[in-house]
Amino acid sequence: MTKLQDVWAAGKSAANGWLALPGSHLAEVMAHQGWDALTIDLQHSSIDVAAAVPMLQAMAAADVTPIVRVPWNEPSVMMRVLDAGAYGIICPMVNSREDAENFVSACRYPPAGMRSNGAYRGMIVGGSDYQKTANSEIVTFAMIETREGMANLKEIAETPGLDALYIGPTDLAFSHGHPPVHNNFDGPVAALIAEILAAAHAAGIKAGVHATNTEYAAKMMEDGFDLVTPTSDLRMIQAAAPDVLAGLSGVGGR
Ligand code: 3PY
Ligand code: MG
Repeated sequence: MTKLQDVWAAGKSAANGWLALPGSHLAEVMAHQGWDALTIDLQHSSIDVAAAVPMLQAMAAADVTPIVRVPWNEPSVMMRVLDAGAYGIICPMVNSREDAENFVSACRYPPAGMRSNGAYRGMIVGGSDYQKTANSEIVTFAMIETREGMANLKEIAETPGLDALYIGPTDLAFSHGHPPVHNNFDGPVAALIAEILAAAHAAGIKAGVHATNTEYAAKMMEDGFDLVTPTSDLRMIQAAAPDVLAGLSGVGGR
């Protein structure tokens, strides 16, 4: 079992870190901070598969479950990052049962799915029985973040082999005609988020949500989310630097 699965088996909620910036050194530093899982974002970043591989290598020395958010529901990228040692895939814009089935199939070896054999790095981190354990250890997160995804929520959540729903709050808000903001403590997007959480649990799978604020992430954990992403590397730098500079304001002629 992975660390993420251990956390879930203990009935706890997982803290997921988010890497929006490329670089193995940064990935290594983040991986040693105590996150349960750490996601490399290939959708909204400059990181490609080749750049993700040294990041996965750097993360392997720490006790953290490596996840990749792929750019789209496209099997070749999923298979390449799984081969490189990812133990979870977050797939954007899963809008229908068919989308969800295609996503899960790309992440599972036959007979459960259509994943192709060739885990050049998965075999190193996962060991010689990797092909036997991969299907049960790799966690699949289908992102619900559109009006269409909401319309098909129950069918998506009940997709065989799907492990979790993951909410993209800003796209979800956008597609429902609301401003694309995170950390919806209340209002119409908060109601949609509660609906997704309930649908995941009704289907017997996990639910995760993206956030950019610790207070909101903590509330989502208290509300029953199984995984929250409270911030990213990029946001932490952007949040901390102004404070540092404010401390120098009025000093040294500034
Ligand atoms: C969204 O808010 O739509 C996301 O995908 C979060 O990264
Ligand atoms: Mg999104």
